[in-house]
Amino acid sequence: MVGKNDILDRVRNKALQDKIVTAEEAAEFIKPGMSIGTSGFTPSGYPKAVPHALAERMKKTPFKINLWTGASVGPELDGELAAVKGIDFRMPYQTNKDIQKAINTGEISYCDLDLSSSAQMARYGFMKGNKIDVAIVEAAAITEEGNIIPTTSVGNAPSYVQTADVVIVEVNTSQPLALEGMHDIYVPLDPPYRLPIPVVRPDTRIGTPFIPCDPAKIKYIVPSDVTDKVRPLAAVDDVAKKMAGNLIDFLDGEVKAGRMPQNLLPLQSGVGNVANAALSGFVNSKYEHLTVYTEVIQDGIFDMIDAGKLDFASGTSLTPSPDGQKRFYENIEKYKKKIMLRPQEISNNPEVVRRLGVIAMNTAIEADIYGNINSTLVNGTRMMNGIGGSGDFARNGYLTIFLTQSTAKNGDISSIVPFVSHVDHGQQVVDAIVTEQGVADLRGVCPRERAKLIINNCANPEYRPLLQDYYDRALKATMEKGVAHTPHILKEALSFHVRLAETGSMKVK
Ligand code: 0RQ
Repeated sequence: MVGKNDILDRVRNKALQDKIVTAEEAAEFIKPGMSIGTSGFTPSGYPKAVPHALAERMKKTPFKINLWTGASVGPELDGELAAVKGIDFRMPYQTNKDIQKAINTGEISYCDLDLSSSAQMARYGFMKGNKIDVAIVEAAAITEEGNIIPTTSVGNAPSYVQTADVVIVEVNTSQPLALEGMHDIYVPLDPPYRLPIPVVRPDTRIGTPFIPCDPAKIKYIVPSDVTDKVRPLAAVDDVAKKMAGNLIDFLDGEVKAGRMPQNLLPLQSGVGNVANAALSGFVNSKYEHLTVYTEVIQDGIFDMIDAGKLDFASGTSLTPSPDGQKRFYENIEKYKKKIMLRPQEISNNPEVVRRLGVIAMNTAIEADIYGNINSTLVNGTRMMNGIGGSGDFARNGYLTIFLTQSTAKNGDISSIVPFVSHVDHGQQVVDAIVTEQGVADLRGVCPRERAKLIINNCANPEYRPLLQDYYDRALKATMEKGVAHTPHILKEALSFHVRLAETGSMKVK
């Protein structure tokens, strides 16, 4: 356990040292119904000591708060507060199993949001509760001026600090001071005063290396040494390797056709096993001088740096596996030269993504034969994680690609269905779908042509006849009526999902 003396060198503003208290004392300040905005994006850079103390307090005296974060966060925050039923409202993204359960039973009201717009929605006063009462932010240090040096993520912390009435800072000694200098903090002005965001390359620096904060707003400073609870990634299996190979082949074709430079355009990749597998494809590819403009910096990016393939990566969060975390901390000076962490409003900014020409590579839960993508709701009703940044990048990318394995749950689920059970990304924004089976290049192609490409190139062979049969009958029925732009049989459009619900498999027995 760390105490006051352990963080004195990190609290460089001497007057602020008087505000150092225990996590329990700081947690006492939080009142039922308050809206709490925290740092953290994936299990990185989130506050840990105060949320744990708050959960302990809630165990004795149950009450609820509203929780606004950057994205998913670690178990001390989402997990512990969910376990004591301490969350009433949650936004904008989550991955914790307890939270997911509470969201799906209706116990927690969850607002799934594009990650780039969540900070401005907080500033605009659009969220439930209207404003943030308390910002709780993890810091590596506090400067002489009272500004906050973030840790392994930036997320929405700058806007939460700006809008909150009160700020609590957790100074975490497990986070190396060498993180200082990695961050680039810029909070746009709100309309009608907003200016162009001047990022013209992934490495353009536009802000400050700290979160600006009026020291008078800092109510408490809490010492902590609790580490980021990063999670292991699944090993890249043969199916994932095939998917990554198909992706690289597709991009090779773009370079050959003169539609992309030899070192491609800035890469973006979602979070999770599929996304990490996709990145792994670049490590062994012929590409050099790659750049990344993304939200999460995963192990694959460290691999690309180590292989000498990557010139620069901009993101909002480091999201390594436990091994990746160790590798990062041990070689921080090396990685620091090539990685910059920005607020998610900038890492995912539509204006910047469009300007840079980002290659957007995100994961689908399911895609339909016309190219609509469901990334969030299993069977149209069970919330998985949320849209995250996938929409920010998909809608504005130079090339928008969705990846998925062609089947899930040991083949009982086809990831290609006649009609998605929920739409996150409409077919208009989807340029290509990649599975381990192949690639459907959907650019400039009408829905009837899309169906052929997606069924033949992406669907699993086991499901192709079923999909083809649906499509053929839908085409015939709609042609007869002169309504065949996007052929469907409404009574059957969700038949794969109905079969799954009734028999446990999308296969016809
Ligand atoms: O289930 O956890 O029970 O084993 O979904 O699937 O294949 O491990 O893939 O880890 O890459 O996650 C879309 C959820 C994929 C994620 C999603 C089941 C499957 C497994 C996970 P189990 P995999 P991944 C960055 C950008 C949306 C937001 C986004 C996601 C579990 O990538 O949340 O991209 N993306 N944001 O069995 C039923 C299907 C299924 C299915 C897979 N068709 N039906 N279950 N699964 N397909 C994020 C941020 O912004 C921070």
